[in-house]
Amino acid sequence: MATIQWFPGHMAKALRQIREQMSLVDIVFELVDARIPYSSQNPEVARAAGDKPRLLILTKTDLADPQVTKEWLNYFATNDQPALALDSRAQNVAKVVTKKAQEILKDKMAQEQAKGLQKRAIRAMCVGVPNVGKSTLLNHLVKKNVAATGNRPGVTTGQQWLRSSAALELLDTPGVLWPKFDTERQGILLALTGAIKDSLYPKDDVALFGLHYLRQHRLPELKKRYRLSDADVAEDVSDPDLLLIITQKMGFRDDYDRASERLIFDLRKGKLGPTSFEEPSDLEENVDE
Ligand SMILES: Nc1nc2c(ncn2[C@@H]2O[C@H](COP(=O)(O)OP(=O)(O)OP(=O)(O)O)[C@@H](O)[C@H]2O)c(=O)[nH]1
Ligand SMILES: [Mg+2]
Repeated sequence: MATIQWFPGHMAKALRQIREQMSLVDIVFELVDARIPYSSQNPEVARAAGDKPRLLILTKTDLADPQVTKEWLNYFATNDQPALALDSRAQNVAKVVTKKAQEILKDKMAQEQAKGLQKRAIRAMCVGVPNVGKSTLLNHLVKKNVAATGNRPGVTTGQQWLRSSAALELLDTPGVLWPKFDTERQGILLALTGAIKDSLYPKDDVALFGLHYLRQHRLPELKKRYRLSDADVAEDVSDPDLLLIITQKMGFRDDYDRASERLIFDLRKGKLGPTSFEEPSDLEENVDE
């Protein structure tokens, strides 16, 4: 695979700022995509956080398979990693997130008060890969539209402190990736879920990966969505050939690229039903397809 420059200067800067601000916060809210909760964890964030408590927040749960999300939450619980899953746009997120943060920091806050310090807001830094929903979640936490959001990576370009209730002070940060992915699969998963700019990854590679996955895990939905017959999805039809069939069904003749774009769009929008691309059992297998 060609080397792709997904760690440009602005991301290195964003990561540097995350490190610089770390001493000012009590906790890190690390947002990961519920469809790929492992592959969207940035190893640099864990490193920068050091001993600071980290709350993993699995976002976009509405797009993920609920059963698999449950398995992930069990997995994190087993590994003593505090985690919760939510739709960043839901009404109750402020309550759920505040309660969890207070629970994690209970001892620290109690110690401060025992020393005679005044009760204060919890300071949290919100970090995560681009487009995972950081600014959306923060807007809901502060119940105002103060942070810019948008369905593409790289919307937030600088850090910004936001004040919610008396309970939380929040730092929004630009999305960051890291210089080298563990596996090619991880890069494709990040591209498929929208964390990497579309222009940086070959569309057909991403679409073919998605199509392969759908064939294995979501065949009825795939057939229905693109009006495919049993013969179209027969075992001897290769993934590229199937993509060509889908291209024609979409009325795009041989415009493979346009069909790839549409397929990726449909997947991102959950048009093939809630789909998770990663399960805890994959970690044991250390897959690199
Ligand atoms: N379906 C769904 N969409 C979400 C959720 N959270 C955020 N989004 C959408 O995802 C897109 C990205 O949201 P942002 O909040 O801008 O993401 P961000 O992490 O701040 O992105 P950067 O600033 O680019 O790093 C927006 O279109 C949101 O509406 C969610 O839980 N479910
Ligand atoms: Mg943002």
